Amino acid sequence: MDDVVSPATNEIARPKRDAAPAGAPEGGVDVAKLRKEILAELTYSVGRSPETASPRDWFVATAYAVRDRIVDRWVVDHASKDKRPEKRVYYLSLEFLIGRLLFDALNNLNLTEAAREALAGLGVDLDVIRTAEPDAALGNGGLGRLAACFMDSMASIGVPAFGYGIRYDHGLFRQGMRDGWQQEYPEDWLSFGNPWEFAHPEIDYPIGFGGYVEQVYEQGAVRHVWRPGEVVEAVAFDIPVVGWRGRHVNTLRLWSARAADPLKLDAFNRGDYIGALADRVRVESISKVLYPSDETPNGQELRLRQEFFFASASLQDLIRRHLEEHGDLRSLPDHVAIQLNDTHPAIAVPELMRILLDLHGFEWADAWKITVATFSYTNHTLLPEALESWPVPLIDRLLPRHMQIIYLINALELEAAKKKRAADDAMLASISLIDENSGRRVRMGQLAFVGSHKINGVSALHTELMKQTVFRDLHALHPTRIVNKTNGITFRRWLSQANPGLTSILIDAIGPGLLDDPNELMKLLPMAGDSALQEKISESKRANKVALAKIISDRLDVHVDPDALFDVQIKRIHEYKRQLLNILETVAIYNAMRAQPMRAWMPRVKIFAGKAAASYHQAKLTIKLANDVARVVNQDPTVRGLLKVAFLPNYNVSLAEAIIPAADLSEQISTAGMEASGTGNMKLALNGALTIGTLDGANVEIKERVGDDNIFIFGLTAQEVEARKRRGHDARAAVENSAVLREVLDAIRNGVFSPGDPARYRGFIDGLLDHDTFLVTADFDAYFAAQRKVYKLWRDRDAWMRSSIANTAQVGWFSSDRTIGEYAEDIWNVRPSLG
Ligand code: 26W
Repeated sequence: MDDVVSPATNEIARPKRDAAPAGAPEGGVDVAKLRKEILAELTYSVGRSPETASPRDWFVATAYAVRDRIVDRWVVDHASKDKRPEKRVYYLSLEFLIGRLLFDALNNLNLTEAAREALAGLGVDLDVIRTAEPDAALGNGGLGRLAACFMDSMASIGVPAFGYGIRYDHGLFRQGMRDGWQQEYPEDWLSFGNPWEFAHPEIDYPIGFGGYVEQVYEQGAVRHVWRPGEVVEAVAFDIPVVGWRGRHVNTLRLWSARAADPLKLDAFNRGDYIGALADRVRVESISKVLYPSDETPNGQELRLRQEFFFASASLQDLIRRHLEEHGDLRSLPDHVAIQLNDTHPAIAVPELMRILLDLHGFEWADAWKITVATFSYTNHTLLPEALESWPVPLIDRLLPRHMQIIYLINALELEAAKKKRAADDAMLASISLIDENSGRRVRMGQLAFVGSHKINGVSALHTELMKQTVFRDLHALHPTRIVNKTNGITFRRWLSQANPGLTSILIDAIGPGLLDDPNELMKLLPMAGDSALQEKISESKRANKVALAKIISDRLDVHVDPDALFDVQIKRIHEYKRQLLNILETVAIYNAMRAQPMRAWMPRVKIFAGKAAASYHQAKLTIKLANDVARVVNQDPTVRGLLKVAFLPNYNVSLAEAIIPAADLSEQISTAGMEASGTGNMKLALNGALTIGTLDGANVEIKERVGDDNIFIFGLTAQEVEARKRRGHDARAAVENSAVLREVLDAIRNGVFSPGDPARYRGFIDGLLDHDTFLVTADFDAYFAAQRKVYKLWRDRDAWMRSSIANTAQVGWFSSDRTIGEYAEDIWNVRPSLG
């Protein structure tokens, strides 16, 4: 500190940093220099002295110091013409669930230890200031987290890319619990500023809404001119995304809505202060808040406005860049690949058509060729209620020119279909962009499909089901378009960062190569039986469990035994994910313990976490049930602490980073055919948890890789689910045949877990017996039996550890670097420059 604060003047000299190869692997980082930089940032950027600085101030100062090292490399990437990439990927996503960024940046720049030391010298603990960073929660769940993993992988393997999304002022709501009921509170991640972002008020695009379409006659031809009734500005905020070893930096560009007119001065002058601001509030509401619905359509106009807002801004931005660099839109697909993350940005298809036709004078056929060659689309769900569609009158009113274009695309597609195959009416209705069944609606999935050259599912099973169900007829017409790209996760966050203990054991065992090539993990396999290695890994797992136990006791005042089996289900709460099945099994164990209190029960902790959509009554009641069961079980002396239940509130990326390394058992128990992929399943297996799961989503591929002996598969297959639904599932009969299940449902129904309100779950259980849509009762016995197998293996510590290591060793393939490599090769036609 002395060398920074000059005793004579008491002035603080801002240390100069030589233009070191920022971002290069920093073997011998100068700790003293980094310390100076952090101090200078604290002083000049945060405006605090070390004596008064809070952990948040230190976090911001550290983030700035690290950010500077990223920016040098980033600017280089953008500035130099000769280094300009041949082709860029634009990943359009309404969600980016990134979490905290400090350790991402530190690890990728190999600065973690230097920063730790630099801060320690100032009396500051890096691990404390790490938690002062708010999670960037600009997403709901799997789809948003996947986008974040993809951004990391694109930067790491050197795919030049921009992520485009919305800079929501408020991310996913904070979940609180009041008496076991979920409460939603607004999230406020920007309240103290965001040190990772660069505001670019000068990068702004006009986004039109409403108005009318004019036909202009020019040289004998008709040109359409859209005259919007309202214009909103989209302003860019950039976050640099640094890849592994700092070799490549991409950009996450998030758009914020700004009113063209900040204030209606005439209204203000009349004394109408609210009216003076009303327009601005309305306009800027576009980027105010993330839609918290998950897998449920939200028929709100604001959502469509968000979709068009960011799709249009992103297209204008990338077209400007393309024209600057290449001058002609004909070559767009040679230099630009646009990936639509689900249908949320699908309105970009008619928007690109409009730009080409109306603004650049292209012929329809040429414009369509360019469009299809540029776009590709990822589908993330087959649940019918989650497939987006918009009422025709709404699009007509908000985006009149786009509605015309959609009609024309549709007419031409239908005509082509008729020519290509003997298309009957049913087939035409199924491929039509317009759904005529429930009022006239535009189906965004069909629109994204026809506007893309490749359409991908996110696991092998999901892709197969796409071909057989929602896109059956479109697939028949375009048989080469659908491809599979099984999801992946970034190992840098989900192994190295989240589980440094395990990571260093793995490096000791098989060398540091695994950090660059996750397939190296395979080298562990022959060592799975090595008792010294088992011992080390199980000690580090125990340390992670002690840390999680502390979180559980701090937040819930529930005390759990770190030597118990940690049985974990963490994901959004949804009926198809069947948290209920897990709760029913919990109650079954509880009943058995009460029947035979003195048996040698194996200690187990059931850990749940996840948010329910605010309007999803059934999911919220499931949370309440988990909490009710927890309260009763945790306090019952006959259980002797051998079974504990913990519902951890406010599940987010940071909490996942604490739970996953501490998990022994991973619950992936969705009704087969309904979970498109799952990615938590991959994170948990990588960290040595064994999976209990159905043959659904990527579980199928996890099983193929880890082997049947190292995973607990149970329940109906997707085909059997289909068949059972077709013939009708009789839940009452299933319950009649299962004594255990009958007793469980009776207990819940009769108020054992809700003594103050004994009728609370009556309707819930009766509903399950009347319409068991997700086949909970059909799979219960198989699930229960699979859980008994888990117990059996857990008792054999050596066998369990062997399986656990076999999981870690064999899931290297689920790295998102592999996934992105496949997208680059098969969909985008770009060559990664690293990796
Ligand atoms: C229209 C409302 C809405 C909002 C979000 C519909 C659908 C969604 C997403 C598609 C939901 C989602 O996150 N899907 C998940 O995507 C993950 C990444 O591919 C998969 O791993 C999960 O299985 C899938 O549920």
